Amino acid sequence: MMRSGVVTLVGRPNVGKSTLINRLVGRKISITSTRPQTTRSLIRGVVNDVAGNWQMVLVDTPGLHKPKAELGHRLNRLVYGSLSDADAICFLIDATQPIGPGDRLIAERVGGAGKPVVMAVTKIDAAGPEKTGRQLEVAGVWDFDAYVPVSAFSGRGIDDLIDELSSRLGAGPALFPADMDTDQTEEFLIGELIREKFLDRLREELPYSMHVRLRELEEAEDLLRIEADVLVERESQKGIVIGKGGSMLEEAGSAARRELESLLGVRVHLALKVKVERDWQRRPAALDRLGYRIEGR
Ligand SMILES: Nc1nc2c(ncn2[C@@H]2O[C@H](COP(=O)(O)OP(=O)(O)OP(=O)(O)O)[C@@H](O)[C@H]2O)c(=O)[nH]1
Ligand SMILES: [Mg+2]
Repeated sequence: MMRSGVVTLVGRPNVGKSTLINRLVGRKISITSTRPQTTRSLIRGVVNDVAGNWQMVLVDTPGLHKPKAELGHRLNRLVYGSLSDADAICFLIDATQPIGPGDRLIAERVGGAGKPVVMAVTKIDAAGPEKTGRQLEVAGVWDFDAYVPVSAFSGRGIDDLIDELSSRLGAGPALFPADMDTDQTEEFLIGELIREKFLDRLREELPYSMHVRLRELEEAEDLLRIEADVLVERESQKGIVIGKGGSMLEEAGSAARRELESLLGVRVHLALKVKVERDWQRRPAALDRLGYRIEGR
């Protein structure tokens, strides 16, 4: 009998949730960066059993953190809310970082959710066997249903993780058509890929202050014209995002264009404009307008 279900990936910012979902799905559906709080929405990715016995809908989520602005509060609510739709939870901790109060808080919440919890200890390629072993020992006190050390980079442990997660699916039909591996629209992914190219290039609070809003998407023959606004929160941030003589905008813009071209298989013309949307992270009305809404929760 066919089995299916939803598995939600949760953990602190930067533990590797998005890198892992991309590895599991086999394609980049969620952007990643060295900066915490990269992901800002729920991103679904589908994994189908090769033999057709099961389908698993994975949900990438924003990293759970101590919020500093309304955006953070909304994102945390979004993640905790998503747990009620999950059939199983995959809780990630980073093997290279000490387990902290943030991890413990999440452990409590997922432990109390009444769902099977599989812990993935991530980045074991960077941590090495000793650190990984100690991490597994410390995390073992939580007594979750399974513990799987993984590396999304090398692929170690990925098959074990798929086995552990898929074994927790219940009887049910496929939730997505076989040829659909994500629920993201092309427009959404384009905006995210543009934002991604700025994240690692920006310092301090700037990655958090950025939002990318698509204005135009026009396909003509083999050329895709994209116009997008890069929003920042303050006038003083504008210059940094533009860079000396426009260098930052140029660098990030051409990196985005190159990736979009290879992803979409068409030539891309990308025009970016930097604009100020004052304190958008703090203002509920601005958050609503920019799409950071938490429906019905
Ligand atoms: N060495 C190593 N680094 C990894 C691995 N997985 C992720 N990373 C790195 O960890 C950083 C964070 O990865 P993300 O996937 O963006 O983390 P996240 O948990 O989605 O972060 P948020 O969206 O901010 O919550 C990036 O620099 C990744 O390249 C891994 O298996 N090995
Ligand atoms: Mg992420």
